[in-house]
Amino acid sequence: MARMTSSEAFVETLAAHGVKDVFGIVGSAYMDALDLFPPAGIRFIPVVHEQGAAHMADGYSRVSGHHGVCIGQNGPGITNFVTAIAAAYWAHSPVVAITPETGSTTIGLGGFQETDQIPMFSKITKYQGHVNGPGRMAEITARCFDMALAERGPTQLNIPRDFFYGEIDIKIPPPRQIERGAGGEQSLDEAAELLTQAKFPVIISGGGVIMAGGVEQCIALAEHLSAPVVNSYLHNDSFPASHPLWCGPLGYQGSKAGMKLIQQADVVLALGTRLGPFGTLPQYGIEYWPKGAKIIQVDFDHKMLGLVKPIAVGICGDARATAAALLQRLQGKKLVCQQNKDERAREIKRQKDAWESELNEWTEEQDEWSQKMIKEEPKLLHPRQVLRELEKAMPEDAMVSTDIGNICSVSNSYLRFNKPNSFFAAMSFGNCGYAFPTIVGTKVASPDRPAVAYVGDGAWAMSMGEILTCVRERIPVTPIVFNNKQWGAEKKNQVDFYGWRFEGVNLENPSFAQIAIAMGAQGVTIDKLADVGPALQKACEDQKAGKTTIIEIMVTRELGDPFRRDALKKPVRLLEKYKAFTVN
Ligand SMILES: Cc1ncc(C[n+]2csc(CCOP(=O)(O)OP(=O)(O)O)c2C)c(N)n1
Ligand SMILES: [Mg+2]
Repeated sequence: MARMTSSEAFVETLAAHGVKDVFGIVGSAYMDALDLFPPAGIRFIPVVHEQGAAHMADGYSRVSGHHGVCIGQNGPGITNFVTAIAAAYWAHSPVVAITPETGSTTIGLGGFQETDQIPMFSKITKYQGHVNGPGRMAEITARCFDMALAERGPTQLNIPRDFFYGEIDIKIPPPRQIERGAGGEQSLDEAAELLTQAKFPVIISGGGVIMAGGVEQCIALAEHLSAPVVNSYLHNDSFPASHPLWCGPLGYQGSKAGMKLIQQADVVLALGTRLGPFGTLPQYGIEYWPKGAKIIQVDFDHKMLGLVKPIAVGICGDARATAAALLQRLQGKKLVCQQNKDERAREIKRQKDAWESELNEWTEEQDEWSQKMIKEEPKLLHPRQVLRELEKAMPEDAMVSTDIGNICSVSNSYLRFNKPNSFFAAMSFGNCGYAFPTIVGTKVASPDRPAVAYVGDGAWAMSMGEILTCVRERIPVTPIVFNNKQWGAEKKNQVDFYGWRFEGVNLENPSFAQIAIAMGAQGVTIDKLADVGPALQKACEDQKAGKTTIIEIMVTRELGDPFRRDALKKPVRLLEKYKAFTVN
């Protein structure tokens, strides 16, 4: 036990949990604790907008597997966190959002910067800790840190601002270590039996494989079964793309090779994935989900087992431990799939080669709208060609984040990784404005790796303020802005479903490169295909000198497949005045 102030207890608990960096905007609510950050060994990274701080904490936590931490002023500083915390929730990121609150003695009186900060985070956090007196500051702070890692998701640490003051006698709680296991013996035995009898097993490697540090175990299991491996949607870094068994990602704008292979599966091992509904929707007109196959699902959260897809066996286990336990059970057994091993290897190669040549030839979109746009502005670049050039020029150990938009989505076909913790897409929450601040956070956690964000022009305008953070704090990253002068992903719906009636989707843009320069960064505008790769390489090189470069790429208004063909309907109008607003 030691006597200390509650601010001291707070920073000591952060330090005990290994916190080195905190993102936020300064505020009087927690200034007494902020004052102690430097002597506690904590860097405070001031940002432009609190949403950016929470996204940065998300990126930081995703790349490092450690907590990402953000803090802000009670009231408006905290409401600014909401969107980013929701995104972190669906990315399963261990973010701790510290939310100083209005003073406990005046709650409910409608004073300055007061709002009830608990309900707004109730559905987007795994745990909410509310400090209800200075004496419990360290205990509840520590619990929020433990819960974020244990539950894999954001937690909220809500602290009435007056509780930063006061003297207490306490012991700082150390981080809780929990060991995860492979799952129940019976479910492991059943799964091993299904895999032993499988003729065409396919593995889905999900985000849980990355989070568990289980890529090696997944590779070993795949090699033992000589099974093709597909990445779950937006987890392209969950299996090395250079491996012969890698078949690419499922889901929107994913790999046709992966889809055509999983279609043939009789047993699917879904390793570390919740099998989210959006990630297995039909694509390119292919209904690839193998409805007749037996599904083995492995997730450490039992609530995910069988939630979305019917399963034959559910294993509540850690993806790394489960993969190892399954391999152990299969070793020395006679596997049915050994008989057609060569045939399956040929089929994997055939599908992969076919998809690569299709991608090589697919330089522009062929639909009527896209062709019209290409003819109108023939000098502009085709997004697919640009994405291929970026893929070729991407440094081997790059970290890449992607935003929500048509071009960012198409990039799913072209982003390949050999190392886990390299890909940071805006996951199921799908908010525009995710990619740039998130990559800034990854760079703080991994300063030696090149950091690249793919962002559409609409989403860029939402998030570009954080250029100032990069410049002020010397956090060098490379955003690539696809300037197609439109909110393209939404426009695609108006193209396909609303008879080319465009409402709210066209953008008039300034020069984003010039804006970046005015903000103290470097900016280049690219309008020739040959310049794309060299620009990316130079920008990544310049990161070593602490420089942020915005690469603005001038692309056509052509558009790839839409996000939500499944969820839109042709318009029906019954009232006379709206009769013209249909499509034939
Ligand atoms: C915060 C937020 N607002 C609105 C949307 C709806 N939305 C999804 S994609 C998109 C268009 C993105 O446009 P842009 O960033 O320019 O990329 P493009 O589609 O043109 O490649 C919009 C508005 C969203 N996902 N998130
Ligand atoms: Mg756009």
